[in-house]
Amino acid sequence: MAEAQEILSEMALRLEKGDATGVKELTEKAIEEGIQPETILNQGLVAGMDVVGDKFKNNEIFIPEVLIAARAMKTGMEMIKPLLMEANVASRGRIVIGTVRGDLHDIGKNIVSMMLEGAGFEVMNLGTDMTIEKILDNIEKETPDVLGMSALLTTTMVYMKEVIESLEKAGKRDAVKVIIGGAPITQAYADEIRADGYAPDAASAVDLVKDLLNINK
Ligand code: B1M
Repeated sequence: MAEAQEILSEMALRLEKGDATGVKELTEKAIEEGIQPETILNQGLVAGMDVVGDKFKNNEIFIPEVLIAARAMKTGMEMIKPLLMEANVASRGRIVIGTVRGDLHDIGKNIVSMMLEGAGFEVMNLGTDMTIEKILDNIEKETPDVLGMSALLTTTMVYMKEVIESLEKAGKRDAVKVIIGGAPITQAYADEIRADGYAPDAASAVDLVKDLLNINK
């Protein structure tokens, strides 16, 4: 167990330094050691990215370093994705998810997306910079049960409100449950814009979707 903790701490450190090769090797090692994919994700990769976030906030590092760390994060995420998928096969519901217009942050949204897929949902990941037109188009085309919107900037989270108002105007609001999340989002904001739910993290997002679709946990 001490070894597992060492691997995860080293992984977080390598991610913080933007060492994609190191993150790859340690992720491989963690998988070989039989560490659960959720643990690798949360205690290795996300833990490293949390430190990056704090350092960025305190002006100790800048955008290039953050981008390099994000790339290392993606390397690790791609390796554990198949393991998270293994557990479930049948689709329990359809979800369209993306980061809203003007916002390029996709790490958290991709984790939510991966965890939902891992829990057996069919996920259409629309990427970043998701516009109202794209959302309406996909609701029409994909007939999802849930629309998930992510935002990391206080300047872009307001777009979520515009999306919900557009759904109402288009007569589509009752066709989908709308869930929102991202660092600046709160339950109060979800209530204010009439979203169906808010989740602070990926595991809670899975629980929220199950609740909204009346799926037994
Ligand atoms: Co930017 N950035 N960034 N950034 N960035 C933040 C968000 C910031 C808080 C940093 C800071 O100053 N402290 C700040 C926002 C300030 C604000 O608005 N209040 C900020 C800024 C200012 C900017 C720029 C404007 C910087 C600039 O250019 N001057 C710029 C904007 C670009 C744009 O989007 N138009 C910018 C750019 C970037 C990079 C491109 C360098 C990079 C993004 C790379 C990428 O995503 N591909 C980046 C990063 C990495 C960050 C930080 C450091 C880390 C974000 C992250 O990935 N966290 C971030 C600081 C921070 O958040 N502490 C910061 C890890 C991730 C696992 O957590 O995304 O919160 P998170 O996701 C969680 C939950 O929030 C939740 O579950 C996830 C997993 O548990 N969740 C959901 C997320 N979406 C959900 C959806 C759901 C449910 C739950 O349902 C649908």
